[in-house]
Amino acid sequence: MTSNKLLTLVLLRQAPNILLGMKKRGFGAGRWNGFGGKVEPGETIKAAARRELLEESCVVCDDLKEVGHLKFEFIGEPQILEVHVFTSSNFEGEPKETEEMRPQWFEEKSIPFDQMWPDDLHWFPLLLNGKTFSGYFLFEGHNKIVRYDLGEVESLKL
Ligand code: 8OG
Repeated sequence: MTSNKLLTLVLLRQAPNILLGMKKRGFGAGRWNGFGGKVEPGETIKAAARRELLEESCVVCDDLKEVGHLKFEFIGEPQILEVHVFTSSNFEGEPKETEEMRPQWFEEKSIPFDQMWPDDLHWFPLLLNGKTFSGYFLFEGHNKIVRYDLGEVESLKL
């Protein structure tokens, strides 16, 4: 039996830069990523995205736009991760280091893909070009993509 785990991911942009954080602990530690985490019971996905961004970077954003749905399956693991990706250029506060993340602005043309989840190389260009997208990635371990399916969509299904 497979089950889905709902997660959020927020990428803040301030041209020509994008905010990433170095994940200091837990799943994906040692990789640059956006900010996010688990949706709690009774919480909307957007509320979870706002809360996780605040908890991990001290930034407040009330203008999150959902731009992508990504599903990740790991061979031998029953749980499928369902990541809801949001972006915004309208936020308040200076990013600050927290126990979970060390934030840093990167020029969008110099994103450190070699220190990120390998799927990011595929879908970041869609996000950076303002597209709405949906994708599925099958991983063997945490470094190898066995197969994937990714595309632009008209709208995101609930
Ligand atoms: O709560 P936790 O830190 O475990 O949440 C995991 C975070 O990592 C969450 O924001 C979703 C995000 N995430 C994955 N898989 C991938 C991935 O393949 N690429 C990127 N960029 N983020 C991912 O769980």
